[in-house]
Amino acid sequence: MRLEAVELHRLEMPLVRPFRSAHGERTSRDVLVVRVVCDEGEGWAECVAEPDPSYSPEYTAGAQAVLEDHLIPRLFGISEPFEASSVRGLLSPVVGHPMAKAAIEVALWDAQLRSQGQRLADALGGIRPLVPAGVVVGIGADAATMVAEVADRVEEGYRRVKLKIAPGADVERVRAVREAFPDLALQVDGNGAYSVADALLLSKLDEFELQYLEQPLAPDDWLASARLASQLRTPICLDEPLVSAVSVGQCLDLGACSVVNLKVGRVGGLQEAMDVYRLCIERRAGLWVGGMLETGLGRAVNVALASLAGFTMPGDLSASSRYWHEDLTEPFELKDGCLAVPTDTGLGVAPRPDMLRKNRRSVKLMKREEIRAKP
Ligand code: NPG
Repeated sequence: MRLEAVELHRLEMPLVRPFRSAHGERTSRDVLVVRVVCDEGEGWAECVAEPDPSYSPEYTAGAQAVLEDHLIPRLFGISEPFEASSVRGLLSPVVGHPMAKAAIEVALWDAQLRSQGQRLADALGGIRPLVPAGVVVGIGADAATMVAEVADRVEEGYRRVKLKIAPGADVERVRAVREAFPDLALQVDGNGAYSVADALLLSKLDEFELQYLEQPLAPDDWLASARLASQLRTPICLDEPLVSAVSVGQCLDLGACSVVNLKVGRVGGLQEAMDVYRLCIERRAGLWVGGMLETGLGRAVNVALASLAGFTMPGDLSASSRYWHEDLTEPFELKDGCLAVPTDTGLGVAPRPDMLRKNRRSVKLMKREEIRAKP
């Protein structure tokens, strides 16, 4: 495959309702959509970077800049045809920027697989036609509000719920939800808002039979996470620090976590995600697919990945209606607590032209012949 042109679409997509976590409140998403045009056909992907660098150092405008100035020129400069599987290596001279790298890599996978008539789920080795859905409930005003929101989600058909927590909005809220829903698969996410001094407080979560406590401590304090894990019965899951197969391996070795949240954008693409996947199976780690408020384009990748046998827990995989009045693609719908893996080739979905037009803030076209290749 040869990369001939890339279109970068910036969209502003309003969320159905505000979403609050320890990272702040979001009312819309600034979505960067990548369209690649190759000699063999076109492909699409979404960059999951946030508008501000609150989850990681990456942010949407920065991701667009590194794509325009470094990643795309580098791929334009490759004179031999290349496969999507070699994109990780081709982009490795650029340090960091995993979400930007993942966006262009996934778009190239989409182009390649469509031209080969293969579905992403099949290319990855997926086996499930349906994947169990999961939904995230943001921090509500009080326990009653959170119980009411969980009730709404359960009513919609979700069987797994993750609650966002933060200091002052934790044990009593989880208790209220657990009392109202004794059999629900329940997880909680601290988004790095706690410290080791909170070990006693966090150990109070042990009585609620949670599948895991996600990212209670600061992302870079792996040793503190290992210390905390040894004091709790609830398994610790990590998110933000797991940026590569190497970091996942080391966190598992240290006992900093026993459960892994795998996000394709955070680890820099599908090639690295599959390395993490294989490692987690080898180490018998708990494993699930994380979400970043994706449109249908990113959701399709997450659902295809979750169709692999080694994912042991439901992920942040909810129906399009959880976040969007109208999704960018054909919507993902909840059926018996599951989402269907797309049946079409490539990602199996593409942006609706009317939705691109309606939500677009800007579009930039880059053509191979007009861009000076990076050495
Ligand atoms: O269902 O897609 C979803 C949302 C899951 O809460 C979720 N994601 O901390 O993992 C997170 C959080 C997030 C959202 C992080 C957006 C970064 C950006």
